[in-house]
Amino acid sequence: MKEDDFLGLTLTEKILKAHLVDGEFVKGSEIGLRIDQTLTQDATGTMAYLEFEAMGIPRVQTEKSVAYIDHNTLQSGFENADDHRFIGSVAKKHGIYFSRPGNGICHQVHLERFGVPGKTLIGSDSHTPTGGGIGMIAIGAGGLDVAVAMGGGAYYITYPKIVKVELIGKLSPWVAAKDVILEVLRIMSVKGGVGKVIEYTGEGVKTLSVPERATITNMGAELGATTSIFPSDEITKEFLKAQKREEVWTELKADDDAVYDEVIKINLSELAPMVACPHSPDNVKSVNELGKLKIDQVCIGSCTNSSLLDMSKVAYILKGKTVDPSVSLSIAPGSKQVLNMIAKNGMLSDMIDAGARILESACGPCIGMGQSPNSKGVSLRTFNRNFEGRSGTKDGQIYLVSPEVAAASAITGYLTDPRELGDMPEFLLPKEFEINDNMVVSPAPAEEMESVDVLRGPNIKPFPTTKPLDDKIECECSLKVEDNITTDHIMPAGAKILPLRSNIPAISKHCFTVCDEEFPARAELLGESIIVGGANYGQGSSREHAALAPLHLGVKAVLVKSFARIHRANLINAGILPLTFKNEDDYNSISLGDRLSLDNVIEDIKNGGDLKVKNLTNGKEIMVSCELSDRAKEIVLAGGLLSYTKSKLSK
Ligand code: MIC
Ligand code: SF4
Repeated sequence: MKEDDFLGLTLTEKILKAHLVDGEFVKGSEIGLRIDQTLTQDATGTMAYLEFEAMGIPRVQTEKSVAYIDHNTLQSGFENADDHRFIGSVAKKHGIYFSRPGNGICHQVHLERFGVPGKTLIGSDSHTPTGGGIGMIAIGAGGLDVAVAMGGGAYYITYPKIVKVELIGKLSPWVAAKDVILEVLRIMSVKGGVGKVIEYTGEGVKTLSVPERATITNMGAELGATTSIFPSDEITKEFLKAQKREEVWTELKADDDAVYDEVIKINLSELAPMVACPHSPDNVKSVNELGKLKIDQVCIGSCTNSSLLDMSKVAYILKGKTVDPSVSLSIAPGSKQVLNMIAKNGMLSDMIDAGARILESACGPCIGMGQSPNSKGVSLRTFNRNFEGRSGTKDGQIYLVSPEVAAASAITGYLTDPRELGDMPEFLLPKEFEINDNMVVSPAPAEEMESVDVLRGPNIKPFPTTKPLDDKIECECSLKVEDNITTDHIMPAGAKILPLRSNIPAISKHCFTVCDEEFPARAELLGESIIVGGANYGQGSSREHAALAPLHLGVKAVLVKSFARIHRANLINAGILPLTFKNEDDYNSISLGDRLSLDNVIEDIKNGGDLKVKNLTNGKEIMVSCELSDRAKEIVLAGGLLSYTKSKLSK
C-alpha cells in the first residue's frame, strides 16, 4: 500500500484500511476485516473450539492464535478441569498456542507477550480492546466469530464513527489511568460508545505508560465502544523492548489533519480520584463527593488493573501497614510475570505482611469466582464491571476504583482519597521484565497434528442445532425486561454456573433467572417465544451463551429499543432475529404472555427489514425493524453463522 493512501486519516482508519477485505469505507455500512491474531479464554473458549472443530478446518489460518485459561480456575468439580484439558488438546491439534492456568489473565498476558502494534486482534472476551494500549485494533467478539477468524474468515463490523479523546496536561500524584476512563464513562455513559472507536490523542498521551493506556482501552468496553486505541510511540517501543519484543514495534499515529466524528477534551491535570457507584460503570462520582463510606471488602486485580505498575503502587501503600480489621483485602496479580517479579523484588512480601489475601493470577472475584462480599457488603474493586449480582452476592454494593484508592481504603477501612497519603514517589516500569514463557505450550508441528487426541469430558456437549428461518412466527412473549439489561442478567456467571459453559442444555436452566426465576421453565414449556426489552439490551460481556441459551429455550426473536454491539452479533450468529421498535413507545403495547405474530418474515427481511408484529392478545399492530447487511441476512436465513459457514465451505 502506498504511503499517500493514508493522508488525513485517523489511526483507526489506517489500520482498518490495511485490513479491509470486504465492503466499503462508508460510515454505518458493514466492513469485513482480515484478522491477524485471535485470543480465547476458557469460559467462552470451549464453545469457540467446538465451533471451530465443526467447521472442519485442520489448522488455524491466523498469524497467531492463543487459548488462555484464566476464568474458570476454581475447580470445585471435574467440569472446569475437563474444559482446560479439552482446550489444551484442541489447541495443540489445530495450531493454537496454549497459555496454561496460572500464566495469567488473557488480556494482561497478551499485551505483555503477544500483541503487536498495527495488527488486528479479535478475542472471545469483551475486554480484548486492552490491546489498543499498544496500538492494535483489538475487538471483543462472540466465540463463533472468533472460530471463523481462526479459520481464515473475515470479521465483520459496522464501519465505526471515530471519537477523538484529546488528552492534555498530566495526571496529578495519586490520580490514575482508572480515573481517566471513569471520566470518559461519566461523559459518554455505558451506551455512548456503541458504533464508535475511541481514539486517544494529544500531548497528554506521552505522559501515560503502556499499562496505564491499557487500563483505559480495557474499560472502553464499558462504553459499548467497538474498541479504543492509543498511538504506538516511543513509550510503546520502550515497553516492548523491556518485554524483549522490540522488533514488533512500529510507529503509528493519526495524521495531523485527520478528521473525527466527535471530539472530547480531557485535561488530565484537572482529574481527581473517582468511583463508579453501584450498579453501573457510568454511575461515576468523585471520592470526595462520596465522603467517608464505610467498606467491608477490597479486591485488587482483574484485566483492568493488575499490571506490575498497579502492583508497585499497591505494595508501596501497604508497606509497613495493616489492613483494617473490618476489611478483607484480596489481591490477584494479572500474570505470572507480574507475580514472579513482585515475588522477587519483595513487594509481594509487603502485601502479605499487611494482611492481603493473595489469589492466583486469574479473573477470580471479577467474575464471581470466589470472594463474594458479605450480605449488603460494600466492596471496592479495581475491576471494570459492577453489575448487580455479578460479585456473587445479590445485594452486594460494588464500587469501582483505582488501585491507589483501593489500597489506601483497605488500610483506613473507609473510602479514602489517596492524595491524603502525601508525596507520591515516581513509579517507573523496569527496563527489563522477567521473561519466561514456559507456561505457554506451542502447538504440534503440522506433520504431528493428526496424532493429537482431543480430550473431551462428559460435561462437554455439542453446539446446539439450528434450523433455517421460518416465514411465519407466532408465539408468546415469554419475558419483558427493562433498559440496560446486561449479559450477566441474561446468562449469569459465578462459581456455580460457569462450570456449565460447555453444556448449553444445563446452563440454559439459569438463563435470565436474575430477572425472573420462572423464565427457563416457562420458555421451555412454550417451545417457541419472543423476548421484549428496552434500550442497550445485552451490554457487557461477549458471552455467546447469552444467545445460545435463549436459542436452546426456543426464543425466535428478541424485540427491544436498542442493542449492544456484541450481543446483537451473537443473536444473528445464533439465528435469532434481532428486532427493534420503530417507535420506542410501542414497548408499552406488549405485555408478558401476549401472543405475537409475524407473517412474511423471509420476504420482509430480504426487502430491508420492516416487519409488522400483530399482537393477537390486544389486537394492536406495530412496526419493527430488522435492518441487516446482506451477509447478516444470509446468516439469519440459514439459521445462524455455523450453518452459513458450513454451507459456504462445502461450496
Ligand atoms: C466478563 O468480564 O464478563 C467476561 C467473563 O470476561 C466475559 C466473557 C465471558 O462471559 O466468558 C466478557 O467480558 O466477554
Ligand atoms: Fe476476566 Fe474480569 Fe477481565 Fe472479564 S473483566 S476478562 S472476568 S478479569
